[in-house]
Amino acid sequence: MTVLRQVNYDLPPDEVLAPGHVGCAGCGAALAMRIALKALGRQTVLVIPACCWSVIDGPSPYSAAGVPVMHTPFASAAAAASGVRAALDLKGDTETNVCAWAGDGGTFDIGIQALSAAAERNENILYICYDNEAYMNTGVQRSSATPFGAWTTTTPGAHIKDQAKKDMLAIMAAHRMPYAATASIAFPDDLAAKIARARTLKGTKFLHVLAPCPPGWKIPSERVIRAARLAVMSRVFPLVEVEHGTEWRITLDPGRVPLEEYLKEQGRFRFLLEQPEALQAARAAIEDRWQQIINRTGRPLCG
Ligand SMILES: Cc1ncc(C[n+]2csc(CCOP(=O)(O)OP(=O)(O)O)c2C)c(N)n1
Ligand code: SF4
Ligand SMILES: [Mg+2]
Repeated sequence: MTVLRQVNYDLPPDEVLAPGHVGCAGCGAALAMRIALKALGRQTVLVIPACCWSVIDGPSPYSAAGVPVMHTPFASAAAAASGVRAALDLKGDTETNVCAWAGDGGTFDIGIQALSAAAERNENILYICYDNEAYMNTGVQRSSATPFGAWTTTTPGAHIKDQAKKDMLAIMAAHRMPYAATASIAFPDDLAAKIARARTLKGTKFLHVLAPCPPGWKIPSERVIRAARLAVMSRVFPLVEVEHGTEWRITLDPGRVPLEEYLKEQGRFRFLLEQPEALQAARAAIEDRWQQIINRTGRPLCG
């Protein structure tokens, strides 16, 4: 693979996330947090709305996060994080990182108003969405982050989801915010480097991290990293960063792994693979978005 922006980032050895969280075995969201906290460091406050991570952290009074956690209602992560930032600033503490940490449902759907408002005000927060592509905590209902063609309990059997995944990166970039990026748990140095970059910028920063979920994606726990890697390499989930809404960069050239390689290992795509027309539509949408991203970078790349 050609690296288009050299990632040269050593993950700090400090394990901020304690062992003993209560996520499922192989939970991509737990690993995303482990990597993120390494890059954020211990001087961090997490703001977490209703999602799997409200549970993964552990039952009160226990907490695995290793940093203060403020649990908020589902819709309000970005607003609550803005408040925490304001309170710290009033106390003269401009060093502590404030990180809103929300699922795709809490970001793409119910939290998008608060997130858009925070970005519009350019609140000095980092907002990280760990995306497992459905409402997992309540039993795998579809969200607007669920990809076209996926099975969920609200798009059951052959009635697969027939809407495209919302392009959250483009939506956030359109706010002309200082920094917006995608990342994957399969590329931890890229993920950590993007957090490190975000920490150097004042204002609202947005990171969209793909974090597979074994029960929701119908994959074995030990295939989670492989699924996250294939998502990038099949161009389903390109690794991109955008500064000030205009400077687009692809941070890793994925090559072209066939889409089927990504789909066939996940039970949630079983019905899509049985529907040739839907599969062709899924492929066309992925190629179309990839082309859009290349056009935005202004960089001619692979055919
Ligand atoms: C206003 C409101 N509606 C519904 C719920 C129930 N609820 C709790 S977590 C959740 C799903 C969250 O999905 P997502 O944000 O994708 O995070 P995940 O569970 O997948 O980690 C829902 C629907 C709630 N807590 N509050
Ligand atoms: S349901 Fe999925 S996201 Fe939730 S804890 Fe289990 S593996 Fe993680
Ligand atoms: Mg989710």
